[in-house]
Amino acid sequence: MATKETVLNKIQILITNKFETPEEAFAFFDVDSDGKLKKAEIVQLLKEAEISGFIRGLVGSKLIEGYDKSGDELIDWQEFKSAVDEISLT
Ligand SMILES: [Ca+2]
Repeated sequence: MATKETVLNKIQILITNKFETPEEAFAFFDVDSDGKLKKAEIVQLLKEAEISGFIRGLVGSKLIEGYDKSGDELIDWQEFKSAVDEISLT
């Protein structure tokens, strides 16, 4: 089972390797450009971050649970940024 640290570390590697900025990563994965990442978009991000397909759905749910402060079950830019800020502190 991947720990939260492992997952966040892989997301950090993805953002660092493939994107210039977290903003660019967010825009890339916000496929429908509504300014929020829905679960399907987060799962795609996790796929790119090489999170195992067996746990991607669960990890996506956990990330939403942990970072969706507004309770709409979506990750908006502010929520994504707070996750990224947390990653860069670790
Ligand atoms: Ca979206």
